[in-house]
Amino acid sequence: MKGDCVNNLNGEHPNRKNQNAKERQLDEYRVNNFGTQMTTNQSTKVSGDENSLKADVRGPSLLEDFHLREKITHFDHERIPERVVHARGYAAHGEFVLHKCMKKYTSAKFLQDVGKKTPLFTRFSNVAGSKGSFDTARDVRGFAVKFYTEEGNYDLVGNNIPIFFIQDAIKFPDLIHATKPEPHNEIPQAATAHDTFWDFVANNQESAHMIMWLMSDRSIPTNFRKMEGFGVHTFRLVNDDGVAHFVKFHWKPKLGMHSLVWDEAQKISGADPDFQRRDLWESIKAGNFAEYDLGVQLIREEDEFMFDFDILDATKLWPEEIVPVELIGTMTLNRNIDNVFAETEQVAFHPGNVVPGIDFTNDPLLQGRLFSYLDTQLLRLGGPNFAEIPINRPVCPFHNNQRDGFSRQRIDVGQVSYHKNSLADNTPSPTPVEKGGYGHYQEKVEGHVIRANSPSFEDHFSQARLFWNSMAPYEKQHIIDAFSFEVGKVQSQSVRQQVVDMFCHVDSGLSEAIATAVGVKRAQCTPSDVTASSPALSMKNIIFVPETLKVAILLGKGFDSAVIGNTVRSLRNAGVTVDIVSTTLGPVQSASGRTATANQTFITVSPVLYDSILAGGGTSENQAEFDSHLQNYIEEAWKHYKPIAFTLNGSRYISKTSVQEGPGIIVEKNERDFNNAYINALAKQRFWDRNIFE
Ligand code: HDE
Repeated sequence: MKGDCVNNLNGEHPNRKNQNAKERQLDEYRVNNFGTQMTTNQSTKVSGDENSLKADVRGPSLLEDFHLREKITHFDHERIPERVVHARGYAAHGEFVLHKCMKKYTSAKFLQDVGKKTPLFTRFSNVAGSKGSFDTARDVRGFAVKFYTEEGNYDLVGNNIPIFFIQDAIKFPDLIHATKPEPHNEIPQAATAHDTFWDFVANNQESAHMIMWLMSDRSIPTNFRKMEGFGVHTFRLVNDDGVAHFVKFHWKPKLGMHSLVWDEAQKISGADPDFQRRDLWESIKAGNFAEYDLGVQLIREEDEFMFDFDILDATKLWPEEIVPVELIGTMTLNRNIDNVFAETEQVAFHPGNVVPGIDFTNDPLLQGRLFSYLDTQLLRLGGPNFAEIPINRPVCPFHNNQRDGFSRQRIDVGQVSYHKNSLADNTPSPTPVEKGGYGHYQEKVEGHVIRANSPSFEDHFSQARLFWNSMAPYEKQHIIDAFSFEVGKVQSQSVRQQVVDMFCHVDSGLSEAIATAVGVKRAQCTPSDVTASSPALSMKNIIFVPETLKVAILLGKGFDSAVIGNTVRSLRNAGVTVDIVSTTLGPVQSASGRTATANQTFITVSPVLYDSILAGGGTSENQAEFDSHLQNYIEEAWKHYKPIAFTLNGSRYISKTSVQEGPGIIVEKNERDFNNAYINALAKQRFWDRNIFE
């Protein structure tokens, strides 16, 4: 019957191996202009594209030049409004494979059969900055996944932080107005370090928990591949019998979760503003696909009130030690986009895009989002037909009586565009819930109409303190440093004082440290008495592996080719990417006469773009400049707690830099197995005990 998804979702395209249903669909729209003849949009062949039509070579241009007019007009209209939030984003295609049958909890078809593959499209984003801002800002990252399921599109539109700033959607415009560059001078770009943001925080104290996360290393992720994702809200899974469970969704990256150091993040924004999108693009291109496990936390309906937080409050998480995360499948991002505008820019996510078996709750933040996303696309994508844009099309056909509007593409044939009817046999017809129609969960609701919040939403500090308690000492220090930077940029002393007073409720030591840094009085308050901690919240306790890390090997003339050759092989075997960096591009000659090829120079890249530096040594025609570059690369890696390796030849730089031998400093002469020692150090990624100020 029409309306059922008849595509073979797992089947292969006859001409392209491994193409899933979405790729096959997108293929219909892909156009390759290579080798073609230029035409107008009406397909008239164009005879010249460099000169406009004129009355004589020095005369005025003619209005009848349809090619000029069409070309310029199209150009004039090439821009659409950027997203009001999450404007800067990057995306990739992939698939989800189910590992655990979820039939007990949900009727969603893509969650039934182990091994089932569902095509998807994922867009990562920064919330605050505009489209042209930079990647490594301290910010929340969006983590939006569109599953093209056999029952229609399911969008899991989440973030990389499991909670949110506010509890009720009605405050969202205020939050964003306060966060974005200030309206009178449009400063600062992609940053929360300014008065209006912190004024909002201090006067909307439900933000306390989220601010703790924002000031932590979580808000400067190394890249999208090493970032967790969360659905944030409490949703419902509903099974075939109508039984519901509350659910929170988690994405857990296979490479673990890792972050930049703030000083490094700031420098990367200059050295490579596209650092995170480049990482995703290049990793996928190199076959280092980004992988994440999908996890669920489940709470039975009857247990809704068992916790000391309200599960409808989006400023609260469910500690994993209390409600464990069950991993149910894996998402692999394995194909880069073909066109940023057509795909990444035009994709339209909406938390209201659900499939049978997944439902909402009364979380007032979620309820507001269910309105906002459809509404925003009408402006951004220019009308109600955006579901027809290829990237947004479900892989199953859709049929209803919606018609017309700007840029309608489908041609609905026939006389009937209304329901109920007799002329078309009363079709398109609704599908009963038992047969796959979407049935809303029949929650019993009663109460008075009221513009108020539940008293159970009033505790703003317990989980903020839980988060603080769970941090390793170095993570606590980073939080203090972040507050000192951000609040230190606030001009208003009154706002700085209000922030210090507010965070005293989380921890008096934290509040005192901020007060000292930003020159205001210590706060007097009784901090939250929570003593519990949640080890799952500390990034210290997450996966550490060397795969896909990036090492810069610094080489000059006369380096030891046997050692370097060996090390490069070992690093590559361990999945590490290696760049050879030297004074110029091209061959660098070793002592034995063999050559290595430099693919970067000291000035085309920067130490902050690498996870580690290997000083291979050697010489150069301008030795002073060469030494200065090596010292700079080593100093920066040292300052950012990164592993640094020295071959015998390169070890002369140890005494010329701040480096002190110890953990994370691998020197060829000290190591029986230099390569293994280096790979082990790489896996640890940072050596926080290093005293970089000595
Ligand atoms: Fe969004 N959000 N949001 N948001 N959001 C948008 O939709 C909104 C919230 C999130 O890659 C907008 O298409 C409201 C929480 C992501 O295209 C807009 C509220 C979470 C993305 C919008 C929230 C998110 C958006 C702007 C408070 C994590 C980017 C452009 C009630 C669970 C999706 C657009 C992409 C984008 C509204 C809060 C995630 C205006 C009203 C909480 C990942 O509709």
